[in-house]
Order: sequence, then structure tokens, then C-alpha cells
Amino acid sequence: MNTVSKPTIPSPAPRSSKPEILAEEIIERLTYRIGKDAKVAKPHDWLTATILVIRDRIIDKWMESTRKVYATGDKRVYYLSLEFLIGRLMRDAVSNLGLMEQVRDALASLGVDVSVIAGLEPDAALGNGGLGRLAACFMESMATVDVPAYGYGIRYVHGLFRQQLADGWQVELPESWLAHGNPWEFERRESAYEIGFGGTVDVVNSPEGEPRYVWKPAERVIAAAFDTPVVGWRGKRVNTLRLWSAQPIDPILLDAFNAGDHIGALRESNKAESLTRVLYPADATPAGQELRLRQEFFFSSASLQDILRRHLQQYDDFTSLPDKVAVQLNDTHPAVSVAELMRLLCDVHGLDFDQAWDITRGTIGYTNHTLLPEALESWPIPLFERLLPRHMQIIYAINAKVLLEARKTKTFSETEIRSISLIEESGERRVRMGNLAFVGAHSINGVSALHTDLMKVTVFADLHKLYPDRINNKTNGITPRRWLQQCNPSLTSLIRETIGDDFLDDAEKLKPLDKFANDASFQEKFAAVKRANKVALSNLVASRMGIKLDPSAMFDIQIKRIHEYKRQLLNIIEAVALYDQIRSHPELDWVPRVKLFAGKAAPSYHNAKLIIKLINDVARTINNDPAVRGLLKVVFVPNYNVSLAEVMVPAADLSEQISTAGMEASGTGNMKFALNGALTIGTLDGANVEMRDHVGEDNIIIFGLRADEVAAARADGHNPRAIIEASRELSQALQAISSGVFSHDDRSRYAALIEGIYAHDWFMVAADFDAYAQAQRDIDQLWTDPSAWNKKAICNTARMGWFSSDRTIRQYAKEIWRAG
Ligand code: HBZ
Repeated sequence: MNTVSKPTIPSPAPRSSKPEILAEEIIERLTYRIGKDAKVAKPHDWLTATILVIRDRIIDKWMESTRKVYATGDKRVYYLSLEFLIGRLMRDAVSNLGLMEQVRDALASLGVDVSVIAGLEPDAALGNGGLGRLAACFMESMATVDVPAYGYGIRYVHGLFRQQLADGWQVELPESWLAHGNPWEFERRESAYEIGFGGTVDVVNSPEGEPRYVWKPAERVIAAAFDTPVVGWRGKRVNTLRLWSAQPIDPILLDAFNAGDHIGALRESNKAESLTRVLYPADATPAGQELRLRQEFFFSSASLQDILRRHLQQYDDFTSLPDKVAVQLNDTHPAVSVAELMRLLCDVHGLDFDQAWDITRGTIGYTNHTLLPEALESWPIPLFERLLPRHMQIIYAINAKVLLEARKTKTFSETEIRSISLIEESGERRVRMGNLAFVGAHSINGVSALHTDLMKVTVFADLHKLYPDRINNKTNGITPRRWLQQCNPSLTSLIRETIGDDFLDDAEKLKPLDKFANDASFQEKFAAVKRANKVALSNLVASRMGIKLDPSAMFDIQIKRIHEYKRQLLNIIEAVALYDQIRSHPELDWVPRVKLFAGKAAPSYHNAKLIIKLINDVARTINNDPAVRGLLKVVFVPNYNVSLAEVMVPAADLSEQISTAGMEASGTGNMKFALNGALTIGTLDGANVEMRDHVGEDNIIIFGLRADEVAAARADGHNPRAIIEASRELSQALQAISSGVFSHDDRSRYAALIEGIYAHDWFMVAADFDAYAQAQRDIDQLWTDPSAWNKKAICNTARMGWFSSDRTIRQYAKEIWRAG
């Protein structure tokens, strides 16, 4: 027996947060890690050195957090998401550690301006829109409310494309966030797993006579882990975002190379690496391509293997899995996890099917983010079978079990049974990933109250009838650290001076601000902050686009992905109508407005790209028309991303949340604007409904058809032509656009787009136009009374605390995960 005792290894001394020490360490990193002399260091070198110093302050807490969960045996939460739209991390980390001033002073003592280097940090855009940003807010909130959690995703080499405008058209350029390296991440060479694709399934008899299935994949790649620490507010807990990168098993085929086939020698390597090279840029329609299914399985399998390994390291077997592990699926993108967890438990770890099924369902939860039937993922059976033959068998077995259960109740018609099935049988046979996620989860949640109610009567009506206690609601939230404290430091200071610091730890403690809504001197200060934020945005627009904005005009902002259901088209048609009125009635007192838009269109979404072009065509015409006298400006700010949102959100007077009712699952931009004191013009859709309940109906401007009315109009054959003819303003605006008033170079450019409104008006643009235009004029009226406006704006900030993602995460932890 080895009797040599292990030496006690001392822990490193805690790091100082004194500016002098920080400065010393920055120089140290610059010299010894980056290999640069301070005299020749470039701004990027200073950024990297600074991040390395900050990172050290996170690591102690990170290790402490990991040790704690081992010691306590607390349940761990795993958030599986194909997207994490994290944006920049430095300000977030420094602010949550409470080191803002110290880092600024340290850099200043070295002659470096923190805001300059902070602006160089790439904006990590590993996501498309709301779903990816929600995952990022959740990561920060899980650390803040002390839930031991891991985010699992893909380390895309290229995130969401950069958007440029060429003559008003969207052009996509590659984005390379890793070009200067990524000082936040740690590569974990020890955490690598094999991921298989294709091949065959062998059946062998176990000694007990049970058949055992052995999947023999034809292809294999390695999933390698890269970890990024995520710091919660006040540095309480540090969780891990673990992103997987695909690597070849053999980096180079030496035989081929030696035989002179230099390209062929790298074929395997290229193929593996292409798996995690780029994020699919579609945000509503499923990509439907083989590479996408490969990405989905790749990260699901790697994550589950990692989870099971960690569990076995601490516990004897998998019976305790549902008590110790919660896996949350962010939409259906990781839904293949249901079949993969079954495979790992049965085929690899030898559990029997029924036991594995109870464990799987006890462990997995599924969040749905859309009701649009065309947006629900499904995969053609031949493709699925070829890529994942064993998973296909498991899905058939699950399906048989579920359908038997349904039939046994004798309450389902054949039509209902067909809608419950995991297999779409009409037309091309396909695997329905939404149904797979539903049956494999103990909890299925929607992301706003309205969305959850609609789930029960639309997409999942029959599954809900079979499993009536599984659907639940978890209204989305946003992290108030990034979306108030960091993006709006002046408003944060003003609030602290006024009601103290409690709201920093609990956003619902913004409530006392309500008492100042009528206070003239507070109103003035609140308005001064808003104005300063508008000046900052104006400066950005001037420097990026050469357009001058008047900060005393109303800033009316719509920023989000470009989509017909989000109705940027309604907004721009109303701008055209207003333009027409300003020209016809120059004698009236028009309220000066700047209409700002930003957002990306999926590269293959023709109408969305056309809407961008239309906004730019209208902008050119209006902004150059002297008859408008600057009363109306339209600006499309290119390349919308998290960092741009952080400047635009605090600068908004009016927030446009105008989706066709019933189509926006929740929205989260709506919450960011209202928290920062913008008034919302919106439909009763998604979380707008609950925002109205919280801020009060006097403090939000609601217009248009409700979800049930939209459904009824669609069912009863809505007649847009009649509606258009009855509205002079609308018909003139549509006529102008479709006849080429804004597109002299191609007069028919918008004919088909506008014809869609006349022909079917699926998105209820015509149906809601008059109500929208009227609401805008009411808003103009309100603007002329600054005190009334400011009062409402203040009430919004005071009453939006409930929409903190801390509240959302606490609800997930208590009601779904039973963790934390
Ligand atoms: O998820 C959004 C919803 O549209 C929005 O209402 C909600 O607030 C948000 C968070 O719950 N959905 C998305 O952002 N969806 C995607 O980005 C997406 C990405 C890839 C897909 C499909 C959808 O294949």
C-alpha cells in the first residue's frame, strides 16, 4: 500500500481589487501572456490583458461554486440551447464584480481609456434573436439567484452574419468573433466525447436473454469543450457556459498525405470542423438541412454524455438522476436529447426501457417559443434514419407507448391520435420534434401567459388533453443588470439617489419610484437622462451614417428581427401616411419624430429583405424632402446586435411592439424599453398583455385586434380590400408605395408586397392600420404635454421590475427544476 501522504496544496491568495494592483497585473499579463511591451501595445492587447486580469478575479469564485455543489449534493440545472446571444462580456463581468471604478482607474493610470477598449470587444452573436438572448439573460440570472447551472451550446466560429446596406438592400458578411482570440474561454481537453453519425444497429442477446442494441456509427467526430465563466450579480456565484467544438478524430490522414493527396488528407478534418463552423441565420423557419440536424445531435449528445459522466462521478447509479439533474430544452432544437438520453441509459448503461423512460421524463423540461405551425421542426424519416438509425428505433418505441396510452383512455378520435403521434404521416413521413419534446418532458412551458393559453388550444391541444398537467407558463424576463444598470448608468444613478440601492438586488424594489412620478423636479431629472441618452444615440447615428438627428424630437424605435408578423411594414406604411399628411397640412402643429428601425432579415426571407429596402427607400424620400422640414425622419441603423441595442434601448421615447396578435410568443425587447422609461405602443400580444397589467392601462398604448379576433377574422374570410377602400389614408399610402413613388428606379418593386395586403392580409396590416394610426396621433397629443408623458414614463420604469429574469428563473427553479 502506498503510504505517502498527499501534500496540502495551498490555495492562491485572493486577488486584490486595488487599482494599483490591477494596473500592475495588467502590465504583467501584457508582458508575459501577450508578449508585448506597454510602449508598443495596441488597444486590442490592452483589452486582452485587462480581460485576463478580470478573469482571474472570477476564477476563485468559479471554483468555489463548483466545489459547493459537489459538497452539498444540490441539484444541477443544464440549459441546452443551440443559441446564446451573449454580446460583450467585459462590462457585464466588471460590473457584477463591483469593479467598475477600480478597472477604469487602473487603466487610466496606464493612459488607457476603458470605454475605448471596451468598444473593441467583439459582440458574441451566437444566436439569432429573442430565443438566444433569453438564454444569455437566463445564464446571468441563474448565477445571480444561486442556481448551480451549466449552459450547453455550440462554439460557432462564425456567429450571426454582419449586416451591411448596399443601396438600401441587406447584404450579409461573415462575422468572426474569434479573430483576435477569446480570452474568456478555457479549452477543456479532458472533456471530450465521441459523437457518431450513420451506420448500423446490431442486436445482441445479453446474458439475461434481453436484446441489447449496439449502434455502430459510420462516422465519428470529437466534441471538445470550451468553458466561459458566467458571473452573477455581486459575484455571488459563477456558473459555466460550456460550448462544444467539433474536431476530427484524426486531424490528418497521413497515408493519404504521403501518397500525395494533400487535400484528401484533410477531408475528415474539414468535414468535422464544418459541423460547428456557422450559426444558421433563420429565426422562425426551421433550416431543414442535414447539417442542422447534425448540429442538433452533436451538441445534445455531447452535453448528455457530459451530464451522465458528472452524475456517475458523484452518485452510484441513474435512479437519482431526476433528483439531481434538470435538463431544460430551449425550444425543439435539442429535442433529439429525448432519444439520446434513452439510448445512453438503455444501450450504454444497461437500464431497461421503462425505467429509462421514467428517468428521462423526470429529468427533461421543454420550453416552447413559437406557435407558428410552419416554424415547428420536423425531419424527413429517411434523413433521420440514415443519420441516427438507433434514435429512429427509439422514437418508434416511444411512439408506440404513447399511442397505446392514448388509445387506452378511449377518449381520442383517430384524428386526435394522428396529431399526438411523433410521426407525421400525411405526405412525406417526418419526425415531429415538438411532439417528441412534449412526450419526453415532465414540464412543457410557454413564455407568456397568452402564449401558454394558446399552446393548450392550438399546437398541443391533443397532447394537452392526454397529459393535462404538463403545460405551464413561465413569462420571460430580462436581466436588469445588462438592461438597466449597465446600458443606462445615468438612470441607475438617478434612481439610486432617489430611492436608494435596494432595487439593485431586487428589481421589484423599483416600485417606490412610483411616488416620484408626479414630482416635477424628478420628472425633469428623468427627462434630462433620457435626453442625454438620445444625444448619445444621435452621435452614434451621425458617426456611422452621417445623418443628423434632433434629440428633442420623439424617438420612436422598432428593433428586432425583420419579420412579417412583427409588422415593420405596418410601421413604415404609417410613416408614409404621416408624410402625406405633413405635406398636405403644413399649417398643423406636427410633433417632430424620428422613426428608427434596426434588425436583420433571414438571408433567404425575400419579403423581409424587401421590407428593409422599403424602409430605406421611404427614408431617402422623406429625409430629403424640404416640405417635411425635419418634422419626420426615418432611419434604418445597420447591423443590429446586442451592443447596438444597449445604446438604442435607453434612448427610446416610444417602443414599437406591434406584432399581429397571437403571433409573438412573448417578446423581450418590449420589457427592455419599458424598464428604461419608454412608452409602449403595442398590440395585446405576448408579454405585452402582462406588461399592461403591471404598468397600468393608462401607461401603455394598446391598439388593434386581439388574438381571438385575429383568429376569427382569418376563419371568417377577412376582406382586406373593403377595409383598405374605407380608409383614405391607408389606400393612399399603399397606392404610393405600390406605384413606385419611393422606388423610381424600379416602380414595380413593391407591387407584389402590397398586393399581399389587398389579397389576404394574413398579418392584419390593413385590419389594424386605422387603429394604429389613431394611436400614433393620440401619442403625438400626449407628447405635447411633457409632464404627462414623463409621468407615464416614470411609472413604466417603476413597475417593470417583475419582468426581471431573476423572477423568471426563480419560477423555473421552484416549479420545474425543483432546484436552488
Ligand atoms: O423567442 C422568440 C420569440 O419569437 C419571442 O416572442 C420570444 O420572446 C423569444 C424568447 O422566448 N423566438 C426566437 O427568437 N426564435 C428563434 O430565434 C429561432 C431560431 C432558430 C429557429 C427557430 C426560431 O430554427
